[in-house]
Amino acid sequence: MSLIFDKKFKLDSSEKFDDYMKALGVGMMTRKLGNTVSPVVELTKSDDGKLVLSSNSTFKNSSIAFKLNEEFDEETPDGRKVKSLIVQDGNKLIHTQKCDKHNDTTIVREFEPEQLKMVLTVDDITCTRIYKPVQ
Ligand code: DKA
Repeated sequence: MSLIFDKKFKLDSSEKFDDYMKALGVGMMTRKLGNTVSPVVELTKSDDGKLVLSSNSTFKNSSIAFKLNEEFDEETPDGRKVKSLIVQDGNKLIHTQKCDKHNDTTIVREFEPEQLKMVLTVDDITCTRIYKPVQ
C-alpha cells in the first residue's frame, strides 16, 4: 500500500475532535466552527518535488508543502506556530507538531482507496476522523 495522490477526500465522521482541540488550547469560537465544517483534503506533488497537503472548508483553506523527514515551520488552522516533521510509513503519513506554548501532537493519515483515516493524538486523547472519496 502506498500514499494516494490527486484524490479528494471529504470528512464523513469524527470522534473526540472537540476534546482534541480543547487539549490544544483552541478557543470556543474556533472549536464551534471546527466541529461544524467538513473539510476536503487532497495530497498532491508540487513541481519542485515537495508533497502538498491541502484542506479546504468554509472555515479555512490551508495548505502545507513539505519534504519527508525534514522539519519545517507550520501555522495550524487555529493559529499555533509549530515545528512539524512528516515521515512516511507505507500508506501512512505520520505528522508530529511540536510547540513550546501548546502540547505536542501527532496526526497519522492513512490513505486507502475507500477512505482517508486520520488519527490525532494529544496527551491521552485520541481523535479519529474518517474522510471518504469525493465522487
Ligand atoms: C483535520 O484536518 C483536522 C486537523 C487538525 C486541526 C487542529 C485544529 C483545528 C481548529 C479548527 O481534519
